[in-house]
Amino acid sequence: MKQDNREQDIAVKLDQAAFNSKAIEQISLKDDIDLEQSYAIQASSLQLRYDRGEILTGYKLGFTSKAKMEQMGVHEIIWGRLTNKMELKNNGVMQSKNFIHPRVEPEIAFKIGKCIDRPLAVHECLEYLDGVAAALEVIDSRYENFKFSLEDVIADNCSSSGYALGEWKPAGTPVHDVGISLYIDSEEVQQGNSNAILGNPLASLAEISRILTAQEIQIDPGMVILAGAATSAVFIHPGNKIKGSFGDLGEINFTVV
Ligand code: OOG
Ligand code: MG
Repeated sequence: MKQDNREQDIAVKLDQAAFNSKAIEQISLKDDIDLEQSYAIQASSLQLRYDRGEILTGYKLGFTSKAKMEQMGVHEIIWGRLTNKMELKNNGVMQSKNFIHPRVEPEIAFKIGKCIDRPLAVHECLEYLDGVAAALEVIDSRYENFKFSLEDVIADNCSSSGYALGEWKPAGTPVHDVGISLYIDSEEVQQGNSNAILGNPLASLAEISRILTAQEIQIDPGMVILAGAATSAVFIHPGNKIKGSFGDLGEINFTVV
């Protein structure tokens, strides 16, 4: 069908933009896509990655904090997919040639211990967890000037492009009220608190369980969930040394080359 072809064409365009680290024009400037279509494009675009051997490692939420909503002008919670190619090593390097205009943002990560196949209440989340960790997400919109509509960013897998995890801590380690600082070259560029994420990052896990299970997508043991950034994101450049400091959850570092 014509409609399906159009979605597939957009999915290919976005996949190529990510693969070649080359920005494209916002879809919504020329094409009218609704929310359902934008998630369908995201799924098709990710299928192209799986076809090249990438493996789904989990899911991320976006716009779960006021700071992020205001920075990007999008006020709805969105979700995207993470793959093994996006993993960055703690204390490792990030190759800037694989990115267009990357930004970094501090997050909280969850490791799933038990299959989630129904919507969870916040108080139930803990029993489904295997661990919690500090995280830094690298986002890299495939759109020129990092500008997008809600539908654009969803189709673009919510700008997902990299994530670094700190050491996994026991599931019961508190993730609420964690003071967070983000440093670039030893200068503190963002300061925040994990409660900026929906009041408590565990609420993000409850939210994604609700969203995904409504679509009959289950979250498998071992998968990683990124709760969404606690602060605005900051552009990063070759030579930068990035550090996230998350109180008792520890630190994460990487260098951009
Ligand atoms: C979209 C991704 C948002 C978050 O943590 O809020 C996101 C973007 O800002 O490019 O990852
Ligand atoms: Mg994020």
